[in-house]
Amino acid sequence: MENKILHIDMDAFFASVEQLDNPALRGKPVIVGGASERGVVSTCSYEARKFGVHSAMPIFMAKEKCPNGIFVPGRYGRYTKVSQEIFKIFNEVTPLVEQVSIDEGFLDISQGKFNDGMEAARYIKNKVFREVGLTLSIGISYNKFLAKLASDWNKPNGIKEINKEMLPDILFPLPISKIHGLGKVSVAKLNNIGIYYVKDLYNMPKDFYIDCFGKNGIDIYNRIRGIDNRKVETLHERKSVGKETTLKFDTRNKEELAEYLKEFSFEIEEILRRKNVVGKTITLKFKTKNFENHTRSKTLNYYIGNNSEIFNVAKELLEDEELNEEVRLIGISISSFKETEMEQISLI
Ligand code: TTP
Ligand code: MG
Repeated sequence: MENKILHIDMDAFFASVEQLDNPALRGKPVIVGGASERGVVSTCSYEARKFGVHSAMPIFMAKEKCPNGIFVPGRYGRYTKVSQEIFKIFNEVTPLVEQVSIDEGFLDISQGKFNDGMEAARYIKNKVFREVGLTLSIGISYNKFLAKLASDWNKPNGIKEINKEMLPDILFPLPISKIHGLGKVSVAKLNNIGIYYVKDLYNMPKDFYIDCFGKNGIDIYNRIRGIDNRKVETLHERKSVGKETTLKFDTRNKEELAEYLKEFSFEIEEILRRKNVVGKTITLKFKTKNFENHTRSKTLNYYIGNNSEIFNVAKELLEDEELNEEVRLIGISISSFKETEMEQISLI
């Protein structure tokens, strides 16, 4: 099987952009975070990670861990622009680009100008560094699951290729938390019964996976055997655009949750622009600590695409919620699309 799937993830993305724009910050522990003391860390440079600082950590805690850290507020507009430059380079390599987030995407190079995954990866790394000035990590394999696993292998500034022949041995020593699709609760549950590494899980019968993870069980069973049939989906094919995250710390604080919504709105605006669409249904999704899923939607009688409009609707949906339980996952999506070009034509 040929390795035609690349997973690319920028290194310490927001912090690296700050260091790029301000040379005085290079080589220093830079922490990008919410404007207030009550906010959380968006990300931090690898220099700051040495002190134990990480994404989603409350700012006050980051200050305790890294008193000499340089704290800067986020500039989402700027990060979006840099992201556009990077994705432009990806799109020169292949038309099959799936943007997963502001700094992360999958490429299927089977329709592109390179035949070899490693060659494509080296080209992208060099070009992004030369033209944008940032480093990234790339995983190369024959499916999405393995490519994503590989991009995380030698972070930062890494390249890693996983071939069919390496399986299943390469996966056996990994802690099960590395398996995409296994959240922290599943991991804890498995650890409790003595399953820590992929090897331990691999030996369990198929029914065990279904009992443990429900309908996702077969996916997990397949993934650790190197099987993942998900296609790289270009923006054009997506019927909704969304962004969600599992929180590092569960919370009922709506201000904190709104910070996530704000950031997601910027990312969603950017994706809509690339897709040339606007949408009118906004969906707020959250999962509570006891794993109840909630979705709340609002369909407007007009189309929107701009981050502040998306944020306002999502925030309104959040305000209307009575949060009796702490929230562990939050997200927004937008759907019911209309192409933006059509609107321009109809205005003439
Ligand atoms: P990540 O790719 O998860 O992190 P990163 O690029 O900063 O670092 P790494 O080298 O480990 O990939 O996320 C991309 C950007 O998204 C990150 O720079 C800031 C933002 N982000 C948040 O604002 N909050 C979060 O909790 C996370 C995980 C990311
Ligand atoms: Mg990243």
